[in-house]
Amino acid sequence: MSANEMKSASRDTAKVMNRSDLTRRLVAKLNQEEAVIGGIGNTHFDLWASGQRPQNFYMLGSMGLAAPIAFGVAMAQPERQVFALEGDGSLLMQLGALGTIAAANQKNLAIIVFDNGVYQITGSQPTLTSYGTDLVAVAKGTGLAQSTWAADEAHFEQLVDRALKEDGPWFIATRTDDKPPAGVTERDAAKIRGRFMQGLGVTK
Ligand SMILES: Cc1ncc(C[n+]2csc(CCOP(=O)(O)OP(=O)(O)O)c2C)c(N)n1
Repeated sequence: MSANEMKSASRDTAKVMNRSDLTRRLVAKLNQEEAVIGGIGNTHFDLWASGQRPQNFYMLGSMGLAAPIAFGVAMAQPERQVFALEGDGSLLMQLGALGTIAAANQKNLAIIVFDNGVYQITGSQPTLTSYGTDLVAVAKGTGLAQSTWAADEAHFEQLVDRALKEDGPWFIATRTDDKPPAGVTERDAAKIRGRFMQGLGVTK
């Protein structure tokens, strides 16, 4: 199916969903040791709470690095499907990464953004998406043709299924609510890195 045949939604019509629920729906579909890179804060808290797979990486401290890290993993291990999970505020801080991923045409990479319109974890200050920036339009503009809003949970699952089966790069944007995350990641950077490297099979 081409990008043109995808069911479509706009930021305005996309259902406001829950980040923790969507993260669990994604993780439930993984059975090939796919890598999942959770961005700073709530995004990786919900990834942690969805089950601590060794192929999960939890970014501590810096915004906007889920997609760049995921891109590096996808380049290093082209047989492995890689997902980046990022908040809207964090994604906006590192937009150049989208163009780089598009230029590389990284087929085994999918970026999922949770757009709640705010920097939730630092006090819910509004991000640019609250003022009209449409992240799918931005992603398309960088060259990521397979970019779409998830209309609802069922559509989100369809998009994940496609990302698992069909060549990317994919950009899946979701509208999400302001509910707190379902857990909090253990803040141990060395452990997170060591476990992830084992999960990717690069160390014992
Ligand atoms: C470069 C940088 N600037 C600011 C911060 C402080 N900070 C940490 S998380 C965060 C907000 C993240 O917002 P978003 O990615 O939209 O995720 P949400 O909190 O809404 O889940 C901010 C401002 C930081 N850690 N790094």
